[in-house]
Amino acid sequence: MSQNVTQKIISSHLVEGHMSPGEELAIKIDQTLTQDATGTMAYLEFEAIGLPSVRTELTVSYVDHNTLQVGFENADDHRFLQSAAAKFGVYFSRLGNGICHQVHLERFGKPGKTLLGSDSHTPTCGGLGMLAIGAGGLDVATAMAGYPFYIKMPAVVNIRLHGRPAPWVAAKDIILEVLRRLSVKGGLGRVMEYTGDGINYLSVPERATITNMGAELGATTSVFPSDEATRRFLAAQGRERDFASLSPDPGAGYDEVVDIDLSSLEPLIALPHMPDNVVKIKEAAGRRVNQVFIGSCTNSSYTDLMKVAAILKGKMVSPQVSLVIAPGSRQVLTALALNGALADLVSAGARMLECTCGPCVGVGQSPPSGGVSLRTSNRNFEGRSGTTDAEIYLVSCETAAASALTGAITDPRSLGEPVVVAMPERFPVDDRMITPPSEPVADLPLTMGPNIKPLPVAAPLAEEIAGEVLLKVGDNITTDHIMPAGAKILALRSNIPAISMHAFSRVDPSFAQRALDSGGGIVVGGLNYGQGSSREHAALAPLYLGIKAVLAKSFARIHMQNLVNFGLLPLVFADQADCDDIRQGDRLLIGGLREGLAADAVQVRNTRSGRIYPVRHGLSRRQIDILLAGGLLKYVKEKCFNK
Ligand code: MIC
Ligand code: SF4
Repeated sequence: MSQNVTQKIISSHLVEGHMSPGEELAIKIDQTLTQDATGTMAYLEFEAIGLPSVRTELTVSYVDHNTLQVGFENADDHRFLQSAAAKFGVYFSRLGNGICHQVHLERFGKPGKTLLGSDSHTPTCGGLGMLAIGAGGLDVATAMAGYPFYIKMPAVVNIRLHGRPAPWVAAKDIILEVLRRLSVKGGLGRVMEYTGDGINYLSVPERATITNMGAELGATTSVFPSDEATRRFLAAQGRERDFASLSPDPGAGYDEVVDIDLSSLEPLIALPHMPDNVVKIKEAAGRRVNQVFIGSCTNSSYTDLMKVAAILKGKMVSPQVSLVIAPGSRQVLTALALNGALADLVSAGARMLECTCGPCVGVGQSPPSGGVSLRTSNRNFEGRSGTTDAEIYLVSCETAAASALTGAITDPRSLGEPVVVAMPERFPVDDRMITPPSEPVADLPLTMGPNIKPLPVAAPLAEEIAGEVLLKVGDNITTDHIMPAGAKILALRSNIPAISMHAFSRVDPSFAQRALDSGGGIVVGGLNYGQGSSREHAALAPLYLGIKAVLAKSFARIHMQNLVNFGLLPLVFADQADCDDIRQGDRLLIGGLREGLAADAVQVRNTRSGRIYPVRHGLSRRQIDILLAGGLLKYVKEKCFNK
């Protein structure tokens, strides 16, 4: 039977289940990646599983998020990660080597393989034909242990790109157009598979910009075929041997089709505060800008920054603008240094940052009060930059560079002839900042600083849950709302008791204390609850604070699985109108859980109004068993390793 690329990779990795949309199946995971902000938990979890070393083809531990070292915490975490890599047989990409997704694309990604990463932008490697999926740290830890990854068979959406992109239209504009059409919920339960003659005009890093930001659609992942462009990219990385051709069979079917004519696209911009709030650049042009940030795992490749350098060469950034640039990897920075483009950036007034996530997640460079920041990153959620009332706009590198020069949002087409940058025949490859695994040494100690606290453990699911609605929130609540990031809070990622005190702090600063005082309770949310980051801290902190269940109109995939992994019950209103009946402060009773969960017919009683709300969960039998066992860690240990 004809298969599309997604079906090909899934079927060649299938270990359990059938490929019918919506049905749970399990796939073998070839590679995993972790980053430092989620990695400390993932390696503590792996240690708790009790295996001497990882059982994947390749596992890489990156240090790229928590790079400000204003106290001992982050440096201690980095040292812990290095010791865990040595102990468990893991590649270790040192601080300074680059952002996990950019480095993985350059040095490790392989067409046709599966990759699971404890970061929601892991789908970046879909740009070279991998099935690359983001997940919580515990899912990644169990994959490191050789346990397969379970997922509902996604619907496959064929995004057909037609024609040559119009002048000054960048890969970023293509994914912004997809977001404009489909919204931040449009990818839920779906894989976005790109085809069409338009893909011939896109290099692997450009394709990776598109698959990267598929995360903002809520998609399971996004994938391109592996073709001559993929071969060229891998050859330029000195990795042609890793190439494998992969394309949809003639006549392969898709569940949905979206057609985009690249020749009629225009440069686009996402307005505050959602990545799908997209309009044509000319509708926003002229607004004053205080800051421009060029970088992040979306737009920090060699070709991206070469275009910026070409636009800025011989010019000066507007006196009103602070331009900050963070190259995606040490390889990118080295290439810019070797060919002189770095001097063009610096002479134009750019503030060069190290090769890390930085401003993207509020680690430094927060804009001024009420400031406007134009960014090439992927998320413009309110407050994520570290300045609550700042306005973040998302654009391509070309638009960002043009606007840095004028001090106002500027249509790059006003610059005249588009800049063209060729991909080099050979990138300056140097892997000395990646420590390869040696033979794992079982009795090697894990180096833990005082900020690294033990993992909280969930209790097996009770037969009845009763509790107060401690918080009621609206639609599209992100994990940045649930467990904010930013330099100060990120430093507490290994210390659940401390970080938990910041849960929902931007929504309701009294939440954490109220939860502790009332011995826990229930959270009620709207549509797409928990979208965004993969951080399992958005489940771990509520667990620590005693939250037992979350009721919502719908959930984002990764967060829902994170709740299950840590024994918190996610329930979905059968009738969305029931959600509107609930007020913060109501007491809810959820009884008969064992039977109700088995039949997917749970009832919630509101003791104030006396009303009964039927709720569903849509969980598989395996997920129910995980809840009953008290979380994934206990479940996997009992089931697979008889511990
Ligand atoms: C993000 O972009 O929000 C992060 C920080 O990379 C997260 C991971 C984390 O919270 O550590 C993600 O996207 O998963
Ligand atoms: Fe880092 Fe930002 Fe990418 Fe997250 S989205 S991995 S914080 S660069």
